[in-house]
Amino acid sequence: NTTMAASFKDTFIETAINTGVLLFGEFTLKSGRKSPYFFNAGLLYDGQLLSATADAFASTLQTNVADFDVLFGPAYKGIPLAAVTCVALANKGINKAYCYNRKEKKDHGEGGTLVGAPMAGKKVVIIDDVMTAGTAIREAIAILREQPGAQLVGIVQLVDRRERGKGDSSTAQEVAKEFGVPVLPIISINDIIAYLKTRGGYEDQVKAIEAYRAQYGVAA
Ligand code: OMP
Repeated sequence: NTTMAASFKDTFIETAINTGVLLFGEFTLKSGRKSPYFFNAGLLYDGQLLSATADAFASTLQTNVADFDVLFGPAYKGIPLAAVTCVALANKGINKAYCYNRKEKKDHGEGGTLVGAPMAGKKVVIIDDVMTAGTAIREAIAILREQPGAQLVGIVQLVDRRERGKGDSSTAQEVAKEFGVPVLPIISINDIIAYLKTRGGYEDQVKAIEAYRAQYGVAA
């Protein structure tokens, strides 16, 4: 359901590894799961990589989400992703708006926790970094739903780890079903494993990821 060609994915994954965005080792996740890999979207600070990321989000939206008004980038890592995607869309002649939330409530100045385009009464797409057990995306959806008339019409995430959510389906599948919207990944763990296998020299990492997936993953 996404449009990113295998060549794009491979180049993206290779660059992510070379820049330390995608790491292999031992990481304790937000959900408490102990993972042999971690994708840190906060390290997408290189202009070219950020630009490629924005283009990937923009073309995924263009192909898969018919009608939307606002991109919502949840704090913190969703903020630059939503902003650069908004610019990438504008460069394709598609003028949309974006917004984000603050994690801290502000009691002076303009007040409130939302910054940027109002979501009230609008069709909103959430631009997210990574989905694991689904806590972060559910928090973002709850913020959106506090805005009167705001309608969630899609979610695009940079990396789908394809892990179980509350039940046996993946978090992305559960969220798609529960909220009735497409949940589109730019890349998934399947793409990462395919890349590592083609590239060679990553046998230990692949083994560790496959063992992890046997515990937390969903069927490939
Ligand atoms: P869940 O809330 O369990 O879905 O975890 C998703 C969040 O965890 C993301 O929004 C990230 O903040 C963080 N995360 C990563 O950034 N990269 C990963 O590879 C894994 C996680 C994670 O902690 O699960």
